[in-house]
Amino acid sequence: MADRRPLLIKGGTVVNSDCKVKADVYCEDGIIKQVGLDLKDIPADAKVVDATGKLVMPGGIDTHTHMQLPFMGTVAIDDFYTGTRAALAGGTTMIMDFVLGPKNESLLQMYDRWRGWADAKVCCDYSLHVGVTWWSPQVREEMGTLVREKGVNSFKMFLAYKDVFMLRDDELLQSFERCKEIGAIAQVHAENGDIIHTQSKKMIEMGITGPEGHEMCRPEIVEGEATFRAITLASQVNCPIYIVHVMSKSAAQAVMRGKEMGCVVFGEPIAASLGTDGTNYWNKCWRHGAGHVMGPPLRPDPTTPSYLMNLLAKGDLDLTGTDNCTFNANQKALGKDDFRSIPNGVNGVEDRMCVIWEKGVSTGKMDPCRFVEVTSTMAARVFNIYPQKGVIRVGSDADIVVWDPEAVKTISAKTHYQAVDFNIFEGMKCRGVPVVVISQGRVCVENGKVEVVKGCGRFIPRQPYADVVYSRIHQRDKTCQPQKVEREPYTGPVIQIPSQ
Ligand code: URQ
Ligand code: ZN
Ligand code: ZN
Repeated sequence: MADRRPLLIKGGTVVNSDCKVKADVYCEDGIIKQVGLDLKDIPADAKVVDATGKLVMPGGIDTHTHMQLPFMGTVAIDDFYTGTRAALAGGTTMIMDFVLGPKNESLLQMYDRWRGWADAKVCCDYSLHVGVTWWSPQVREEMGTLVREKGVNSFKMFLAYKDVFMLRDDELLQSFERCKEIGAIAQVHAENGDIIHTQSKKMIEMGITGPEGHEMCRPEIVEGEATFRAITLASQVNCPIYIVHVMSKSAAQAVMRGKEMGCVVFGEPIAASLGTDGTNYWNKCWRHGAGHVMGPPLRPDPTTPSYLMNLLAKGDLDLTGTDNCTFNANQKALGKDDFRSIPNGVNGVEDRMCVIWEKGVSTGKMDPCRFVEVTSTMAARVFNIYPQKGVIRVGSDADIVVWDPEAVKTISAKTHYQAVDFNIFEGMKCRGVPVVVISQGRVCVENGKVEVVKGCGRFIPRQPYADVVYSRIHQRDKTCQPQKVEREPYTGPVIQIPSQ
């Protein structure tokens, strides 16, 4: 049983998004009780973690996972147990997964199904976004119920996956209006599904059936167009929008353009787009190429990861997830003769923190405070669970990672905790690793060992109207409404249109 005695983390440097300070941290009953030096009244039987020379940070929050997702004829191989155990192993102490039901299914029933799967298995706290994969008065109504009664404040709409999840522009507008009405944030999968449908068919007709066809049928302009279209639609109904899995320069530039025009938009690059690229689709090994197939695809421009990391470091992109949705070789092989049947999805939940530290902090692009912001704090703020999560502060949950900036590890499917038999970061050497991970005050990772309690994670409800999301929206509602011009009526001549 993972140790849950009172816990004293001694000798470390606490790193929050806004400051770093040498301080000890005392936790009891899953809550942070004291932060500082010379702490008082520490019980004799408290477990002591020596954090000398280490950084003490808020546990990572992965904003985007799909554990055991039924998808493209199979089910993602990492489930809520293996996926959250792997998350903890990598320093992530909360995941945000997606309820993703087929068209014409009740969102409420799908939510209950996902709760049933997750509650029994999660080893760390979790929350759920809900996919809006079809539109009707019932969907509209159920979105309200999910916000009022089920702790949901985020909905994902798709501009891709034609005939499966995709919504038309008029449906997107209505779903965005509904999100605005109920104080939710609208998330979008931004790719033009009609172009993908047409162009992928052409690829197959040309005999291009391999993973390279998956990228060539939907180049980054197809992601960029849909990204700016979604931002435009949302802005016209004064709805805050969140672009999930930003995979390309084109999508990132659309996010920046939207921000420059004053839109309330958040961009989420993921471990994959920050840590690797689409040249892998041209690898001679089919399994290797297929192992990188996801939507939107990784991009063959090898400068993309560094470009996205620069934007993340400077705040043009906002926070990170992984879109973890894993499939073994024998599942990916469903598409061995036609890339359109390769189940889309890659790993990331275990390696996100190390990849972003390696590519972001070790390279000098961002400092540890910004690292905390993009891996934990901003997620807590955008999804309205701050300061319960996302900060080392008295009263916050004891979700903590003790980080050794000097330790090194090499990422490999041979040693990772995930269930999947492939790792898109295979062989990546990382300096900077989580050495102790604490979830709800329980030490789950220590001395290279992972000890978790299946099912002990909690569903974390989220209230609507997150301040960082809605403060500008509310202000615009008050002061930016269209106003009519009072004028004398026109009394001059009017032509007569001859009747047909
Ligand atoms: O589109 C998503 O986010 C889900 C279906 C996971 N798969 C993927 O390739 N991104
Ligand atoms: Zn998506
Ligand atoms: Zn996803």
